[in-house]
Amino acid sequence: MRRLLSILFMLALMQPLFAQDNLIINTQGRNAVSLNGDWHYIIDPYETGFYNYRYGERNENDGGAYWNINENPEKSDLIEHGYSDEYSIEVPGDWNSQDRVFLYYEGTVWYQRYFDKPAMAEDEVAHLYFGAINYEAHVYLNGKKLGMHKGGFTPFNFEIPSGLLKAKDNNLVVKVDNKRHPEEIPTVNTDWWNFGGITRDVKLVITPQQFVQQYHIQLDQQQDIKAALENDSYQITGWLKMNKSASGNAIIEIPELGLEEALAISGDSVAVNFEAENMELWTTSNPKLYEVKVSFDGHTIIDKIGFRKVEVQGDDILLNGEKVFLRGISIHEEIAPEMRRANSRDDAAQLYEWVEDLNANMVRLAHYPHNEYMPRLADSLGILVWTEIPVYWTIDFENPEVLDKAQAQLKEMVSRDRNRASVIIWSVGNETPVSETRTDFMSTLVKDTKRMDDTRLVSAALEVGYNEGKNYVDDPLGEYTDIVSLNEYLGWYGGLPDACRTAQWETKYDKPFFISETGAGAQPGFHADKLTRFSEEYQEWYYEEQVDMFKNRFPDNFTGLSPWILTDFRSPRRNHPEYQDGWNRKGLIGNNGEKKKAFYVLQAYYKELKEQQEKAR
Ligand code: GCB
Repeated sequence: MRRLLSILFMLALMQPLFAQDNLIINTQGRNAVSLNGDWHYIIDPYETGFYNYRYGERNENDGGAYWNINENPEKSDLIEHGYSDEYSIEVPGDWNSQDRVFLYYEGTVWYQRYFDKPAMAEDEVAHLYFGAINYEAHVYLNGKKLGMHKGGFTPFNFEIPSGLLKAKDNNLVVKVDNKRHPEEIPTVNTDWWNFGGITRDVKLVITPQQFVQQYHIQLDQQQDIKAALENDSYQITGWLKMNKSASGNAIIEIPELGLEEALAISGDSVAVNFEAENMELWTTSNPKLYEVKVSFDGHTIIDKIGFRKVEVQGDDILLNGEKVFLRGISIHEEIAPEMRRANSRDDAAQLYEWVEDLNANMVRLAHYPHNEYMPRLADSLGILVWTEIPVYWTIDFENPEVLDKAQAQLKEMVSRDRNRASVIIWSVGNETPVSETRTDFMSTLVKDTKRMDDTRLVSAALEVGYNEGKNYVDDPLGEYTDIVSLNEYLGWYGGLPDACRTAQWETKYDKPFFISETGAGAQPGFHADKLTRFSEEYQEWYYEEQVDMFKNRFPDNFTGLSPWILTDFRSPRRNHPEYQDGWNRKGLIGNNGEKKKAFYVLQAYYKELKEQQEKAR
């Protein structure tokens, strides 16, 4: 009865959050056709394709609109735009790295390609799915606008109305605009490159009229995991959500466990609740994933899901009831040696190869949701993940529309990744300046996150406070988060690294305490004495002092760290001509792909911690 009540309660809470959400999750496990490849482009800094000469928005049939193409022109026709193979760009990909003309470009670029209708049944529906477009996207098909989306790092999709799709040469046009604005998320000021473009996969997803749009299938977080392990009996709970009200039977299968559960649907969602036996839990050393099939009306979605429980108990983070120390590293979504955004499974594999080499067991995907290959591959490799929305520094906390935008990005992030066992921490932002309005804004996001998903921890990267000569962790947002995370740069932004020897630390919160950033810059290959800024020796010294502080003089509730950062990354804020040249140099690996000296300091610390953890088992 109690369980039933809690499910009903959960479903009631879910309703408003799903209000206008049409995101289709797990497109990898559905019937889909890739639209990646070469697209045409027009650079349009004046937005001539969107506005007429009076700066009025062009109407749908306007011949001057860049979504319209005059396919059979008369020689007397006046035509002032067009797409040509000479102007081609790769999708997915940021535009900045593809041609020098784009390096610093911020504005509108039109993308265009043709595609043929894929094989599909009469009564099936096609949806255009975009993994991410930075930042604002307007999508047009055969001259009709399908919709608009804002937010540079989360997926979205539009249903193609019946009758619009032709057998051949469908004209797909996307207006992409990466201009920064004060009322957007992130706002105008960040410490990363504003890579523009269709940066992630594009697909046509084919579904029946009624289909399972989203689902959450996980271990019931209420059960006592130790008892479950002992009895080898687990409760699996969650829900399925349909794209529209439907009636019929949905089936969940986990073939390896011999499970097949039928769920009667009448309405737009249904609760999941069943028992599993002889199951291996997902852990970092044994990242067991089960094939899970979700079917409705003969249509099947295939996923791979790991089952685990993550929780906070006192000062500790527990994974399946065992204390875990997070040996993390922060990552931007970039392949530094190629000066571009990462966007593929191979890119994710490259980044994780470095992570594993470091002896890390966790990554902080900063400062925005990374492409879906990152959490998916982390699931297979047993790497724990922190993922974050780009509520970064001083956004417009006063503005309710900005809160809406943050909530939309949060929802898209959680919806996409809630079935990934690797994801253990949702972060609602980074280094937001303390004020009452800020705390209201941020704590609303924390509560929203918990309401959407109670199977993980929620955090935010905070800044150091000071109290009577001590570094004091007291940001009021810490009241709301499950773990208290802090960015500190002692020895880089203040003093020299040996300041760590005398620094005193205190946290107000009796919760796990996590260092979400610490780091120093070094130009790869630049060697000098350790007092010389930007030398590898300075960075190495910084890490030595920090590690010593963590080991010997840090609060007892210290549960891990994700130093800043795996590789050098592009940033327009970093303009020292000799040492930086547009790169934030805090990478442990340089933009040349070479490990810097500090890499080995952290690698050795993590080896020690790893061995300790293994021994303690
Ligand atoms: C920070 C920010 C991060 C910056 C880093 C730095 O605290 O969270 O985005 O890149 O410092 O290098 O200054």
